[in-house]
Amino acid sequence: MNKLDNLVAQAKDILRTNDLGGYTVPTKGLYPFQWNWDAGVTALGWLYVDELRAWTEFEKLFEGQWENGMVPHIVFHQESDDYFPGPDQWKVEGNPPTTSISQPPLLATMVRIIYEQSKDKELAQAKLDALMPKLIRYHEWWYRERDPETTGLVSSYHPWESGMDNSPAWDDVLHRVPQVNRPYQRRDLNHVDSKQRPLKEQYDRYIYLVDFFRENDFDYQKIYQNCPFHTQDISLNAVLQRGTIDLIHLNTLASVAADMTSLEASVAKAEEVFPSLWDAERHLFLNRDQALEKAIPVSTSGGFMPLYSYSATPEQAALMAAEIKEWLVLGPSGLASTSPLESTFDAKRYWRGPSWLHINWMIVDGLKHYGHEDVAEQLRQASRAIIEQSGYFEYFDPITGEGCGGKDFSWTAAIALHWLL
Ligand code: 9YW
Repeated sequence: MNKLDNLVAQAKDILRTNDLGGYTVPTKGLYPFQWNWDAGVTALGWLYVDELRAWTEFEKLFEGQWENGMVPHIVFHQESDDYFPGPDQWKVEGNPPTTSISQPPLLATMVRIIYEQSKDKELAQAKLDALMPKLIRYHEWWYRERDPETTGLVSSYHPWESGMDNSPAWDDVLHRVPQVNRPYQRRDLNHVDSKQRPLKEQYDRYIYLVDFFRENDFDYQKIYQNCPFHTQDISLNAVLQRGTIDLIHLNTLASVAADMTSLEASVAKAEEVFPSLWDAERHLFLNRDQALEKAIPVSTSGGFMPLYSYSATPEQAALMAAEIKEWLVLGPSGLASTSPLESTFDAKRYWRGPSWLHINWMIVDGLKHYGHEDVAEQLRQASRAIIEQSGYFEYFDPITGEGCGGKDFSWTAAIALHWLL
């Protein structure tokens, strides 16, 4: 088998191995359940293995959808002792049990890609028609409950909600969250070197927030008013913006069209406020701290995500493309998740430096949209080189390309099948 065939076969094997019957775990051991944005990316990989199975990934995730429309960040389809905090900690009643927060809503965009690229058009139409009402309820939930004052940007209440857990962008906000005052046992350190994982002090605050949501009855108004961790996450807002744009397009393809007036208004409102998050010196967009009502001055890869949501001006896009090129000089093995020039940069510690393939892919998609084919191709080649060098790890040291975190990771394999091979 040549090198390319071998990489393709390995990626497909990873999806099959991580398939627990209709849903795919991110990796066995470390993450034994179904995660929200992982499911979206992973469905894209299934398209190259089994189209029907790609659609099932979404259907299984929506089994965890709440009455109010929220799609949780984890759906606990079965029991496992490998992960903390499990359903006994979140204490959300429901079958299947879930967490009480969400994750960057990639799903509508992934459904659009799969619908457009699938071969079995009859199957795709039936699946799209069934998914549309659920997707619409999910997006309406974001705007209704996470932006109750219609500012144009939705709020986040937990670093896990960003999908970028220990990003230095959250350090100061998280520091204001009390540390939980009860014993608990982490399980992640049974699987991965502690040097590549968040610190205990951060976990103490993550768990405090889990308790806080439950103590506030998961009530969105109480949480909006009182949550000690309250941000407007630029990357999550960009993913939502792109997702809603794709959802509005999908509505034109569905057999029965729904009324999208309110979602259209949300897209227009977000478009108006994105420019307020631009940082003219750093040449990227910034997250916001909602307690202090100010931008968070930390340069992360999330700050380039408005490329993916078409929310930048052509001038801003050109400045971001040049900035990305500079980051790639310092960290050539994919886009660093935190600028290598930040004092908090840490090449191997999760979201404090490592490069992640699905983020690289979304940013490349945005760069191409704005016509920056050269930087887009450079980042694609860099992403391909790291899987050739290191295989399908969870994330990669952006300086050396060394694979870090969990092995045989579903979204890395899926993005490789879709984008790199
Ligand atoms: C957690 C599964 C998830 C990803 C997140 C990543 C990590 C840890 O793993 O979260 O305990 O939820 O930060 O982006 O979805 O791969």
